[in-house]
Amino acid sequence: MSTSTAYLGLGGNLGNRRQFLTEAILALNREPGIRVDKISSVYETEPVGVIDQPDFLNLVVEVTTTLTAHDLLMRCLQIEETLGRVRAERWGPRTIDVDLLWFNGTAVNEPDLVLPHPRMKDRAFVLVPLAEIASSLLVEGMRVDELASRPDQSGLRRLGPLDALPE
Ligand code: GSY
Repeated sequence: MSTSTAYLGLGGNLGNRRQFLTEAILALNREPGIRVDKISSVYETEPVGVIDQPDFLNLVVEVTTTLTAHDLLMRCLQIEETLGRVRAERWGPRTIDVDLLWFNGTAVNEPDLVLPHPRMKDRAFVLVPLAEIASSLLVEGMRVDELASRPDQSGLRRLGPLDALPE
C-alpha cells in the first residue's frame, strides 16, 4: 500500500485550547491509515482575519497516511465535528480547526479541496510551526523556512511542546 506525507494545521480559541489540540492529535492517531509522526511546538497567536476574538493556540503536525487527500480531509472534518466545532461563523471562534495544508507535494484545485492550502503562504501561525518540523519543504517552489520569515511574526508567542504545557 502506498503511503503519503501530509501536513495539518491545528488551532482553536474556545474552551480548553490545549486539551482540544491533544484530543485532535489522539483522534488522528487512532484513525486507521493515519500516523502522526511529528508535532511542532505550540504557539499562542493573535487572531488573523476577524480580530475581535480570543487568541488561538496553533501547531502543525506531520502525518504519514495511506489515505487519499480527500479521505484525509474527510477524517479531519469528522474530528472537528466530534470535538464540538460548530461552523457558525466562517472566520469566527472555534474549539478546533484541522486544516489540510500540504499532501505529498500535489496540487489540487477542486471545489472542496485546494492544495497546497490557499492561505498558508501568508499565515505566520502556519508557517512558523511548519518550519520547525519541515524547514526544507517546498510550497509552490519555495522553502518553508524562507516563507516563514516573511509575514509579521509579532503576534506569535512560542509556548513549547504540547505535552509540557500546563493544564
Ligand atoms: O484556519 C485557521 C483558523 N484561523 C486562525 C488560527 O488558527 N489562528 C489565528 N491566529 N488566526 C486565525 N484566524 C483563523 S480563520
